[in-house]
Amino acid sequence: MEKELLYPLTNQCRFDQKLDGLWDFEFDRESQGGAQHWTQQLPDPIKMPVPASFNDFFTDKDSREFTGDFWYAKRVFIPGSLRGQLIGLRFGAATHRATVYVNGQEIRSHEGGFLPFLADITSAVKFDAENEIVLKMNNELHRDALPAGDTAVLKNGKKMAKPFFDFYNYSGLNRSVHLIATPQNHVVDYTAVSTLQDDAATVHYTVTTSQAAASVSVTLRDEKGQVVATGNGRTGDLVVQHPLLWNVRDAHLYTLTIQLKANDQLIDEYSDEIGIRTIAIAGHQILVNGQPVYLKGFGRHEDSIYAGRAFDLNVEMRDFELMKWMGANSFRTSHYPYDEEVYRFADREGFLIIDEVPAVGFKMAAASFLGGLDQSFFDGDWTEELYKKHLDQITDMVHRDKNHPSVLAWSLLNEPDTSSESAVPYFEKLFADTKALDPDQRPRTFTLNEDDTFDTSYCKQFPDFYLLNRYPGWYHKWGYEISDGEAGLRAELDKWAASDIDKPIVFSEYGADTQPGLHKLPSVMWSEEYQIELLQMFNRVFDSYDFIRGEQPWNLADFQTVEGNMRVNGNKKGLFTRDRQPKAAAFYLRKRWLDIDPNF
Ligand code: GCB
Repeated sequence: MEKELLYPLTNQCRFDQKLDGLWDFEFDRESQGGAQHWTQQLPDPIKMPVPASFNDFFTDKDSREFTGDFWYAKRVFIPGSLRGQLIGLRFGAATHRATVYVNGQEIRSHEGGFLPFLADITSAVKFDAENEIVLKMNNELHRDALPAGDTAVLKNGKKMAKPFFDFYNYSGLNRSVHLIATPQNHVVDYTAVSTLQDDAATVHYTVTTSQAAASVSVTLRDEKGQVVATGNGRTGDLVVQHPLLWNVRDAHLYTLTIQLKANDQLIDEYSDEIGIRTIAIAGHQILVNGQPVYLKGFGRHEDSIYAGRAFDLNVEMRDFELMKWMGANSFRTSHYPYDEEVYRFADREGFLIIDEVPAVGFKMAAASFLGGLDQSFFDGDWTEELYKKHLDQITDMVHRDKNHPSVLAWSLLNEPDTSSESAVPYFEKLFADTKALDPDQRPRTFTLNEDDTFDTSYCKQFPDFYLLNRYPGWYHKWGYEISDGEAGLRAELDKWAASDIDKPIVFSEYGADTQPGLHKLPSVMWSEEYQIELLQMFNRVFDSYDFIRGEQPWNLADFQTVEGNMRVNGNKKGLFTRDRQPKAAAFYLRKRWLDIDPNF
């Protein structure tokens, strides 16, 4: 659990410098780095860009597939003007685990490759001098870690990642590294939750600080910079008359500025953009500001050529333009929390996010991408250790993302094995332990896989609304049998309809792998025509049930996966290619989405 996750910024009290660029990098094939003092200096490094996944730069397979320990290092000059402040290194994402050393001193370790962490390096820093930052990292997969998988040792002694999921195990410093300095007494965190009354809104805020001795004041400004409300103290209510609400695809943001003063002297300041809006689930509706919303959007991945899972503002910009062009209003951060810039984009563009923790692969049959293991996942002796990490990462995700108006809901797992009773205690505990985490009390959910149906899932009581991942027409009842796939889907939905469950269902995955440029009349699987027919089938079904409140086909774009006989160089279910050009289905779906009334 991280104490400090505020996004870094530079102002009169704070300092933030990105350490992106070329770092030293070395594989530790024999895991000897510790014993050989790599903590001080790497013996024979190559250069590696940051942020980036290391994998796809290499032309030899042993390097691309490398699984085990690897090291990064960089020399950084830290100016004396920062003396007296807390000095930190903030890693946006070190996939999957890292230990940080500065000038040979071990600072801290972190596990979880998709969330930030801060290393307080104050005690190790040399001011007005070069400082040697060294990171020991590891990208192995284990059943007691998120995302779940195995690490095999081949007969030749080399390790190999065996994910229980299909996306490629891209590894490295996938997001920016920041050198930051904050005052000793500083703003540690804040929350801002809105309620609406007639033509006014109240923003209930709380501020936590690192030390008690200081007074807190807050100012809320509109987009023109006009002050609309002020408050004093660590908690309070800011009343905004005639607020401009944050709405879906019509976002208005306010800037909240927190000031910390001692003896009338400013000692820290932190500003962030917030939105005024409410979210609720009422019956089978999803409500934003009391208005029903129908989700149109995608499951996505942070994935692009060369740099793998690295956050790339350029790719993100293109993805948002594509989603806007499609008429989308939402997406799921499948299958891990994304870079913080993504949420800032979504706040600004009025997109709703289903924010997902990397609890993926919690299903032995999912290892079927690699052969299949026939055991109920939650019967495993690894679940106690896994649970701790799972709760820890949900806590950090909620902590990091809670103030984004774009975040609609928390997805606590993707496709866990819930078709055996042994899942129930895990879920009971998870939903109880995460209930109070979010000050905004957003809905919590998880995706139900094909095997976890109305009839078979033991965990239907837990989510506030349902996410269904369904693949008739692709993984079963495919090709000419698709009409039976449709019948099966309707039979399941008829059971939901006849039950006393009154909660929204969002289809969070469905789709067909499609080779761009492959045309066939009549269609065959993998052709662009078949992808359209499959989407048409699902859309007919969606339009028949009023409790279906959203559609997010799999996937926005093609993405890299593990090798296997089910994939031709990646998952090709994208509506767009991996280089973000449309397949024919994108034009079909765009027309449908632009025709759907936004308040339907
Ligand atoms: C799923 C998974 C997703 C896969 C997808 C597929 O159910 O949630 O990660 O990529 O199926 O295409 O097989």
